[in-house]
Amino acid sequence: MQKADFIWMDGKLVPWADANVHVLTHGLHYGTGVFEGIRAYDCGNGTSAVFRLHDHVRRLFNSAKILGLKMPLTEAEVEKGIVDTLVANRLPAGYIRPLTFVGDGEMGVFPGRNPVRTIIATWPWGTYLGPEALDAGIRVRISSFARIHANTLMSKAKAAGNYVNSVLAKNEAIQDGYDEAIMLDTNGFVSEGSGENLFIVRHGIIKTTPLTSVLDGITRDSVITLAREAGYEVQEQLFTRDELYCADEAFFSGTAAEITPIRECDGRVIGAGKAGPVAKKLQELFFNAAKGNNPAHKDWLTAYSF
Ligand code: PPE
Repeated sequence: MQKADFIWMDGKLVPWADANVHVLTHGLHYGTGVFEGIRAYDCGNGTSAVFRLHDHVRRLFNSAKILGLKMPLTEAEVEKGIVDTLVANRLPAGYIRPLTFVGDGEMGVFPGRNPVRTIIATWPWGTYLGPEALDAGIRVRISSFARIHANTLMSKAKAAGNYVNSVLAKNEAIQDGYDEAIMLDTNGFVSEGSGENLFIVRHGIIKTTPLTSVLDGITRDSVITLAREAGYEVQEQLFTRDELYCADEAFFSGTAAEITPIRECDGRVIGAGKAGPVAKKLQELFFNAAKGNNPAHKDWLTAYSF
């Protein structure tokens, strides 16, 4: 990965190499942490903007609430920390990773009175699923691992421990020569990717998994909003893997993945086998909004410059 100069730790900017924790950090042993993935985009003319900063920070606090972690900071402090880190690192565009975790102190499952700590890292990050992915689309497999059930781990929390499920699915997909995995829920309906929400298009209608077994993705919400504004019908409905196989288009949405078309699933070519017209249109609308070219969605952007 490309390093930056500073990482924000519990309210202070420290040099990247000094942003360390003890090996008995509770979150390292038990997955007791919650995080965010946020992007900042270059808007031209020396200005940049963080995309949907308030929504991401709100979700971080909701994730902490779901895990029962007491946040020692306010939302405003985390938002300021994010902008300060981008500015200190002189990053006109990049990825932002806030992480709140249970620190070291006592060992054992019970987090007890261990400190709850927060870091914010930023770094340049290009396309998540390869440079060709946004145009050519990617190849996916249905995972042999089911997406976590809501009574096991809760998918609305972007919790560190939840990602073991994603890592298992992603490793399996890569080992088998695919780019990404799609998990089914425990009832067999299509759920989401290891780090993305999923959309399909059939007969001009856009469909996405309802929020029961998936992360409440902020890109998902942006896609739904932009698609409806552009006149598309969007349904939040369960669907099965055979409906995905027969879709005219399928694509992932996510902060890291942005809008990544899926060209093949389990050896079946999806639609034309490349980015379809709906995915291309939504990519255009999404990047326009993220880069400050859609006056109707300026409220999604937190501008900064350095
Ligand atoms: N589902 C999962 C499981 C998920 O991890 C993400 C984001 C999404 C859906 C999309 O949510 P949103 O980013 O709010 O649109 N995954 C993050 C982590 C990726 C990583 O490899 O790390 C991300 O995209 O930042």
